[in-house]
Amino acid sequence: MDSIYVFCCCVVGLVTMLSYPSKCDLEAEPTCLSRFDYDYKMLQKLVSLEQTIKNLKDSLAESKNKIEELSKEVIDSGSVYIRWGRNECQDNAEVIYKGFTAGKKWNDKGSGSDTICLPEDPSWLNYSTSSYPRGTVYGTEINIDEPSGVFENKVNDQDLPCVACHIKKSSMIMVPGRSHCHTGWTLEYAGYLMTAYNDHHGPHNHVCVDHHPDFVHGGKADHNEHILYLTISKCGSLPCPPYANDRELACVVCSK
Ligand SMILES: [Ca+2]
Ligand SMILES: [Ca+2]
Repeated sequence: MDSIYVFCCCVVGLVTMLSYPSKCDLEAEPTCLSRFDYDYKMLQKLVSLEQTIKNLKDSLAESKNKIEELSKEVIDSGSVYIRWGRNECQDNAEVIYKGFTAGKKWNDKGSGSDTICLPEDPSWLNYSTSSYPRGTVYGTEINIDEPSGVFENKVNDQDLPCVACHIKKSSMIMVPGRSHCHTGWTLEYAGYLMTAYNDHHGPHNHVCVDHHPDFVHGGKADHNEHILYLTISKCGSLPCPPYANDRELACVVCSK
């Protein structure tokens, strides 16, 4: 029965093809010789389009997977920051190393201008005991008149630890002049913006010292070497409000 039906269809198709004008007058692609030919070529085109759409969908899915993999890699690679004045990271962070806050001596004209976190477990390459020109680095202590009205505990002359922290977040920022993070960012720690005294020698960077600092064991002595002071805002080119004259600036370290 099926073979009879197929035979009939072929006969009808053949008759249709033969009876159709030599050139299809339908103004549509593809150019065709008969109605049968037209339908056949349209079907071919639909099949081709269907395959193209499938290829595009496959390509899109592949790209989406690649983007997700790359995003995961970025998140997994994470970010690092130094928590100045503390010897522990927050619970969400991994400790890379603990150390001592350090920098140039307050009256040195040269040496490095930045504050560094020297690890508590140093290792060495070659070293010499001879005397020749070199930079120098000293441990850091806070100088502040007390009661300060800023830190909750006494901190004057205490030597400061530091800790390098790793978190599974792709972005980090230290924001001076804020006590909490902007919308969409997570607080890692809050503190006070500290730098050198404005009458001391040479350039110096700013660091965000935790507002509840730990101290280096035995660091209460008044060494006055690399010294950190609170930083106050001054009105002028800096608009007041929103800023205020002679007010100690807070700071936050935020992640996302
Ligand atoms: Ca001191
Ligand atoms: Ca000290």
